[in-house]
Amino acid sequence: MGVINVTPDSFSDGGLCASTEDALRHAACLIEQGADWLDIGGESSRPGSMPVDMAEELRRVIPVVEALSSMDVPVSVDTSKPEVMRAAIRAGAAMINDVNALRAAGALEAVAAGGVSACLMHMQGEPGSMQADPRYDDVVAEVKGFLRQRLDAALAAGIQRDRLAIDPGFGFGKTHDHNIKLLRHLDRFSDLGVPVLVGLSRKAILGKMTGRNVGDRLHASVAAALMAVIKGAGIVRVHDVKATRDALAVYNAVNS
Ligand code: 7PJ
Repeated sequence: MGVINVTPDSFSDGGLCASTEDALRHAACLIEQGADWLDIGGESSRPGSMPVDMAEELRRVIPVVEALSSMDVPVSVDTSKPEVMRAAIRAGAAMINDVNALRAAGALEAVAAGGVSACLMHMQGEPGSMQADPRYDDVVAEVKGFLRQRLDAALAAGIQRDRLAIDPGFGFGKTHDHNIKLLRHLDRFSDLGVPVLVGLSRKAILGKMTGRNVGDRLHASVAAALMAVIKGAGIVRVHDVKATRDALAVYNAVNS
């Protein structure tokens, strides 16, 4: 899954795709590199970020989704707002990728009525404050318990199981040690019975491991994506599609 941030303040690519035109150019590039999904986001959810208002998020995201809906590659939209979900689905989105796991009032209903897929991600707290003091007794068990509850809520709302994915939410209300434990034990999420999606690309956890700044985390990101796949991830959300594809080609050739 290739990432397209239509935001002026994304930590990882700092406004690379601030306009619709730039976003479409980047999308074509990621498709060429072999992306199976494109994830379009109009609200930065990086630690410390502030929410954007709905009109602005719609203005950023919807034209890109509309333009991409005629392409062969399905589009997911990274949003927590039911209103944006509905507009994205009307514009042709095939999946809603919600860092808030469809907890906003009306979010489950928006996805169920739209008949699209959803990724349910774990986050402790909210982006503005989530890294202040994240705490768990047992991070793997607690994140897994939360995702099991959200899966049950999604199924009860009428979203089909084969339309759901889960994500432990690396960096979302977790310390460095919490993130490492989650990756080490990622295989424990497989028995929830839906694909596991993982986003580690260019994240601070990799900066801490390597001492590299955000512009220099390609190799660490590829290693992290490969490791996630070895531990059962079915979808990896990445900025660097070509390099990740190559790593997975080597893995798949040997593992088949
Ligand atoms: C994630 C995401 C992630 C899912 C972001 C960034 C911050 N969606 N949206 N999983 N991260 N499902 O790209 O580093 O880890 S935004």
